[in-house]
Amino acid sequence: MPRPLPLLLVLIHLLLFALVHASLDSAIKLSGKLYFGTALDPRHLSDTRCEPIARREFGSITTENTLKWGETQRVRGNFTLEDAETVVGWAMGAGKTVRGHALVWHGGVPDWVEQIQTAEEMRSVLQAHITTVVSRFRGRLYAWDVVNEVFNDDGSWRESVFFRLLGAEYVRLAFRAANAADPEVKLYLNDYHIHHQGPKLDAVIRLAQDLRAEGVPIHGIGSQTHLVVADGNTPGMAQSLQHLATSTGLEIALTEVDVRIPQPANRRKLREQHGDYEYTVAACLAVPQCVGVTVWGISDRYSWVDDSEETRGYDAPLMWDVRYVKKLAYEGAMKGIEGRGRAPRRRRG
Ligand code: 9MR
Repeated sequence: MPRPLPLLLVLIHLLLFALVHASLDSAIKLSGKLYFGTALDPRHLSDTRCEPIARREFGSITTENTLKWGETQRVRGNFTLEDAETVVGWAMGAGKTVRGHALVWHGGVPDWVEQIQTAEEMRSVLQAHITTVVSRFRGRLYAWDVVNEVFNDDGSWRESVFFRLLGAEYVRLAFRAANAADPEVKLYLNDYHIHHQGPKLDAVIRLAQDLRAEGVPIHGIGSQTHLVVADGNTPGMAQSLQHLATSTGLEIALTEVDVRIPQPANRRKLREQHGDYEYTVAACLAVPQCVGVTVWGISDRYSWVDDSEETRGYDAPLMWDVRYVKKLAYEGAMKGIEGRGRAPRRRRG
């Protein structure tokens, strides 16, 4: 017969284990990271199956769409921040930290901004937009994605309306204006296809180094990390993130993780997706300067992958299926957290 004391200890241990592994966020915090987050819009909060998952599993909320320019100043001089307030208010009420996304991005720029013709006017419009939006949320956010997707995949500058009129100066202006409006919030440069080596990663590193050398206030780099299941495009993810962190001296984060599957999803592909989630989360865990992981949504019911031309023929990128059943991907993310210290396995490809 077992002695009562050890049995009690075992039970307490099991109970504690279950408690600390109650959510992705509590598990990742236990591993020394700041958060496991997700992106949210108001429609997710009014979905009674989605909201409780957001509340239970995640410690950080990124505003998926509500703080983009097209939502916040669609008409010149008329700021509409109510939807962003809904998301930020919910997040703070639920004790989450918040990442604001994204101040300056070529996507969804209103026509009146696209039509600006002079550098002088663009400077003043950028300054006013950033000052108004950042001041409104001053003291409430953990971080802002200040500039999003400034480079092409070959490392050249993207020809956005901002770049056409101001050249690389627009990035400096944006970081300085954001810092003046909220000196405490962390300011991030955010981009995709920088989770692996290549000219784009090199361009991001060079820009961050230049900004730091010039004293421009930049604090972090976000690697979006939108992946395709098992396509071999991510070998050496932890090494690339480590290189990004070491060569810039900045904190980094995985900001928009998802893993899309070529239709139709089947058991084999879902198992591979499980492995990709594990591998990706483990890559952040392996890099001391990586502060957290954010997935780009909760349920396959709502994902950009279903709406975008670029991802036609792909599906099911998230950790809960359309009926809110946890997928194998969830277990993969948990394993990625718990495998701390183990080198992420190398993917095929
Ligand atoms: O998930 C977002 C989707 O709902 C929007 O329609 C789309 C266009 O604004 O943007 C999606 O999010 C993008 C993010 O803002 C920047 N990185 C790529 C994301 C997926 O397209």
